[in-house]
Amino acid sequence: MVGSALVRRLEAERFTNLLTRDRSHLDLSDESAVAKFFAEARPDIVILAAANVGGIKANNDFPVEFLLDNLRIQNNVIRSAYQTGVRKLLFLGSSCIYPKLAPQPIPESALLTGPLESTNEPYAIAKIAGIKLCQAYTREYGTNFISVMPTNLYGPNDNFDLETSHVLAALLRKAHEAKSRNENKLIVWGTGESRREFLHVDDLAAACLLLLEKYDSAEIINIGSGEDVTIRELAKLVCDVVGFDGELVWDKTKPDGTPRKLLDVTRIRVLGWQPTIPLRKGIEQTHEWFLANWPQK
Ligand code: GFB
Repeated sequence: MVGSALVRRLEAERFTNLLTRDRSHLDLSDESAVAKFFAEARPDIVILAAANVGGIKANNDFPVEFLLDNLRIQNNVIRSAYQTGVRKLLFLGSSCIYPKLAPQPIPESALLTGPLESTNEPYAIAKIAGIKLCQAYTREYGTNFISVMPTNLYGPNDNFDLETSHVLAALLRKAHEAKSRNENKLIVWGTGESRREFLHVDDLAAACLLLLEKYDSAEIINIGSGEDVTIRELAKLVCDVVGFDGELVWDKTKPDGTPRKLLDVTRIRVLGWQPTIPLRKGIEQTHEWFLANWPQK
């Protein structure tokens, strides 16, 4: 989802010298394959958007894969970037790197100030290791490796698998299917009280490009919309967009996860970026994408 949004944005800005490799052509967890790719392709700038990602259930069910795959991918790419003299690297982290009970909105300085949320601790630890590796290369070897922390993302090419997806994609699919089948109930996980901040992936892509141009610090920087909603509000909004008017049923056997994770976006706003896609409009656009592309061809 993030990679394709970056490519869309770069192509819209008329970049013609993009080097992309999908998973079938380059396995980023394969150390020697990554080293060979960098040695041959010699990229100038690297955006590391690849990761093993998933929603609350996938994070909870597959701690080994979320920890190991992400450590492997980022170690291979970051080290090869250094070894081949990459001019600038942008590493994508996640808002889940912050402590479960961080102050809200969460400033970048909250990193490593308290215990993590248990459902996504392995993924968060991997991402924190990636941040620290970028900072270590910069401190020890003078690289320009920056780390950005996006909030919860959604948009075209999101994962709509109900077991592994994040909440917004899951609710879009559930509402669509409930409506198509004339059902009168939709099951939503947790209590609905948790709050989440959502950012359309096209806004994230614009932010990443701006940071590649303007931001050269090893300090992490947050990317968020600056607003959050409860899962209950989100579920109602999604149902409204999809046109499903049945009842929401709360499955309280499923975890709520962190109670709130709203990012403090002062730092990136000062650089001149702000989101352009309001939540409702972004959900409408993603719904259209879903209708045109689901089931996946
Ligand atoms: O988006 P989500 O899976 O991940 O869940 P996190 C957010 C909230 O939505 C939780 C609730 O409180 C869920 O219980 N929820 C309600 C649902 N219905 C559903 C549903 O049908 N599917 C899903 N998936 N959730 C992830 C981390 O945390 O956020 C990752 O696990 C990553 O590591 C990502 O950082 C950004 O926001 O809780």
